[in-house]
Amino acid sequence: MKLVTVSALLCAMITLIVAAEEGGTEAKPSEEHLVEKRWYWYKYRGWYKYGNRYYRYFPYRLDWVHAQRHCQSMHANLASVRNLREYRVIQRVIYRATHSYPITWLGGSDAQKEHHWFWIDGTPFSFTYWCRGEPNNARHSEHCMHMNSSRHKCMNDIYCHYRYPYVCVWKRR
Ligand code: MAN
Ligand code: CA
Repeated sequence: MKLVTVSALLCAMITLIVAAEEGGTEAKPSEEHLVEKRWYWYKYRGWYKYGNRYYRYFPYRLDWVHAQRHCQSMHANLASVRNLREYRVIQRVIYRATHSYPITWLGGSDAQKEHHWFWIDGTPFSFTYWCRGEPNNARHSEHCMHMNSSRHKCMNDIYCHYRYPYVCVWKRR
């Protein structure tokens, strides 16, 4: 085959694959292995797509506020998590960037009022994956959430001025 034909075919294939992906709805748990496969290659300019959410890990160590500021500068927010599957997806995004599971900021905070947790992106706060005994609001001043804490890699509340890498998320439409 001529090179032009091959490239034309490739273009058509990619277009079809992307179209199929865009038409897809959120997968049921039984389709998880399929999601895993699709999720792997769907990387849009460094952002990993899962459902209608796009995630990206940033290795810069910033405090929670500046991490959120950086996310916002890209029309994104610090990541929210709605279920365990999303938590695992975010862990995978981090792992692919670092080949480890460093402590990483998420968009959860109870800085407005103690015990009243919110996601900074407005997602209703229902799912949590707190480590045992967390959130403990140590010294009455832990108001920001990070993940991959302890050997269980769970959520912990921590001082907002501590500096960690972070994951941002944006949603299609
Ligand atoms: C440290 C901090 C706290 C956490 C405890 C758990 O002091 O990470 O946020 O609650 O460890 O032992
Ligand atoms: Ca804590």
